Amino acid sequence: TEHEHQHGVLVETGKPEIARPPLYSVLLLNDDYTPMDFVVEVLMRFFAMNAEKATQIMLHVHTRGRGVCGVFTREVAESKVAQVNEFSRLNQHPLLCTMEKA
Ligand code: TYC
Repeated sequence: TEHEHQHGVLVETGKPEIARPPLYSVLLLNDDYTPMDFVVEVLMRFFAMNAEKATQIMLHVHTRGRGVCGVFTREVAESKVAQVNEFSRLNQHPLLCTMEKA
C-alpha cells in the first residue's frame, strides 16, 4: 500500500506485506525457417513444458506471430532469453526469443 511499503507492514492492519517484483513475459517470435520440432524442443528444454503443451504454444506462435512461453522476474526472464537465443544460434536457426513487461 501507499503507507509503509518500504517497511513491508501495512499501517492499518500491522500485517507484513512484501512487495511483488515486476514480472516479465518471455516471448517466442515466428519466422519462416525454424523447424517446428526445434521450437517444441526449445519449449520443453527451457520452459519445462510437456510435448503437448509445447506443441500448443508452438502452433500459437506459428499462426499468431508471437506467443508467451512464461512469466518470470526480470533476472530469470533475461536468462531464459539469453539461453534460448544462444541455443538457436548454435543450431543455426533464426528463432528469436524476447521479453516485455507483463
Ligand atoms: N513458422 C515455422 C515453420 O513453418 C515454425 C515456427 C513456429 C517458427 C514458432 C518459429 O517461434 C516459432 N517451420
